[in-house]
Amino acid sequence: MDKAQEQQQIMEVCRRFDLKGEYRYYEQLNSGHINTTYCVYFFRDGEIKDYILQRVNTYVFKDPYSVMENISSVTEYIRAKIKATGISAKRFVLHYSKTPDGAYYTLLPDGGFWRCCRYIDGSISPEDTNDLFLIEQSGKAFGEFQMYLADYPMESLNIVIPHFHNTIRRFDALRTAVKENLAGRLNEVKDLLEGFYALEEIATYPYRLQQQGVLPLRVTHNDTKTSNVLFDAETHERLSVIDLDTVMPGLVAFDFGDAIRMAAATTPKEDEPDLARVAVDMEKFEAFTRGFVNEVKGAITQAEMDSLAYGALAITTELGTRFLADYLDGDKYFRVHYPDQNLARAKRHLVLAQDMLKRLDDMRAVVKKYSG
Ligand code: GN1
Ligand code: MG
Repeated sequence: MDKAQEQQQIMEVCRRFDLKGEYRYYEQLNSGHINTTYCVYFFRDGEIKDYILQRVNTYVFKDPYSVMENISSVTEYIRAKIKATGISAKRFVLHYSKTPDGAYYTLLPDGGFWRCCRYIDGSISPEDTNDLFLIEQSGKAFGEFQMYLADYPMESLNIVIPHFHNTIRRFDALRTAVKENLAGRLNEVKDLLEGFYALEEIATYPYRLQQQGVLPLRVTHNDTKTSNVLFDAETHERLSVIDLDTVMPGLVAFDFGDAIRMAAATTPKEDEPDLARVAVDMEKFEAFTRGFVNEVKGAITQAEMDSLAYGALAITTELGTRFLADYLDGDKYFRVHYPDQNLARAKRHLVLAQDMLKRLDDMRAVVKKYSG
């Protein structure tokens, strides 16, 4: 699609959501590996109003309607909780727009599934960060998210991607990708595979604890990278958690762990090519943990608290296997910006997971320090 067609599409989506004001311009945001995201700017009442439009990836989200059902219901729930404390929820939870006939989406003739939400004024979402204050705030944001939804009726959530964090199945999927070798890239990844297989036992540990009933399911976010938190542009305090596509029943350890692989690494770059730079940064780990654990302390079980550090190792390994499987399949799932990006992502995650294994006791000690 060329630029003119793209702009026409964007304008059509704006029209369908009945966005008011004078259209100024739009830009594509290059965040996220799955959906396609744009920011559009309108002029109204003497100021610029911006909206986030997204075309949902229906290869990944087979039933986007159920995604929007989850999101609208969860955001309403959080909004009510915040309002009940007497403050305006405007900047602290996402607000999705409805079309005039009351739908949270619109379908374009080419099959595109689009949604629209208000941009939160004065917010920033750094793609990656080394700032300890922001890292602690992101820990607070995800811990708080967990608490807002602690009494949400979990059974009513749609399972938008079945077995999403089933680490056992993710390893099976990697073996399938190896067997099929669809893109003919198997020879390049032999060592990497050995590295992942060596971590299989420990990486599947939290999932097995869930199967055994030791760890409970809770409403979780399931994609807790730092770039999925909005911060106040001036104070840098957390505002809201975003990207609610994968809110589903899951393990607290996985929400903690998915954040750690980004927030508490020496390099926050997901595809860092210089593997010598990749390790756990214990100072960052402590900052995130302090933020997260202070929120959830008292509300989660001792077994859950004990599982947090394992969750970091589990999700880092699991995501590494997903990147690697996608590389072997020919990059069908995660968007890539250069040919071997999924390979670079997989390598970075393996090295980070190996370091997490070495530091498991240190990580557990930090969790203990804040959980008491
Ligand atoms: C994907 O779209 P994005 O970037 O928020 C993926 C997550 C991964 C993440 C890695 C539905 O999320 O599971 O952790 O990439 N989302 C889905 O950055 O698979
Ligand atoms: Mg996501």
